[in-house]
Amino acid sequence: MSTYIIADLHLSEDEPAITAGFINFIHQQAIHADSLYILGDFFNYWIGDDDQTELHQQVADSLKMLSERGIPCYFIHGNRDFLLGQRYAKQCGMTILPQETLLELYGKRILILHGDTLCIDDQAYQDYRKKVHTPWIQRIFLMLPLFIRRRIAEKMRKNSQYASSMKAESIMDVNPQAVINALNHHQADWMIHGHTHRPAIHEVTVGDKQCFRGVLGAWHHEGSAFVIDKQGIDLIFFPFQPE
Ligand code: OKV
Ligand code: MN
Repeated sequence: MSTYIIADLHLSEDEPAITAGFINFIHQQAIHADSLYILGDFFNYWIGDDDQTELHQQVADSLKMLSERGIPCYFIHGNRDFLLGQRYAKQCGMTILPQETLLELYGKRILILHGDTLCIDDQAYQDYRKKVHTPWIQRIFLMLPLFIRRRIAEKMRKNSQYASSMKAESIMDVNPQAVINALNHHQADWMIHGHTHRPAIHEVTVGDKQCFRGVLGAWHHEGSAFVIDKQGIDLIFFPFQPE
């Protein structure tokens, strides 16, 4: 009996090996789990649930199979797939959770989140985030025809690649005080997030309490997950194709 947590697969048509790795992960690992949590940037981009593609259908089918077998699947938005909505979530049989969610598993209080909200030193990103999370801006974007949304999104991704190449590494990491504040606010023992692509388990002192921050790896050349069971919390890596 175990809970699996993944993030940052960045699924796209351009990276079929990652999609194959995800499908293998579902059939070989998640199928034996109690539940699956996906902490955002599951897709590399998302411009509306009406953008139906082969990839989206294939991924929805494999997640739906899990929930139909009694393995609930939960999703937290990332900075790339924040527009993923109820319609697609329903197709996957998954439940969308608030951007910060406290789990109580095997006696531990575990805060799960994507991680971009902890990167408060990147002011340009936080300004951008505030805009694209504004409900009326999202509503107008979603009313545009798909081909216009595609063109806008492509342009935004190109600009962003350039902008992030100009930023210092430290700016794109989490702010240590933001981590402490979040752990303290939820009185959590653990925090698990993705986003930074720096997989690790860090110790964090909150007041006089020892807490932990688990960071998931991005799925570039291998899979990464946290596995939580009564024994503890493990960060694992695995190949896309089983040996
Ligand atoms: C996702 C990121 C592109 C970072 C646009 C309103 C607006 C939503 C959108 C368009 C882009 C998501 C939805 C994408 C993440 C980028 C570039 C940088 C740093 C609007 C609401 F403003 F046009 F009205 N978008 N897409 N970036 O291509 O998936 O996270 S995206
Ligand atoms: Mn991210």
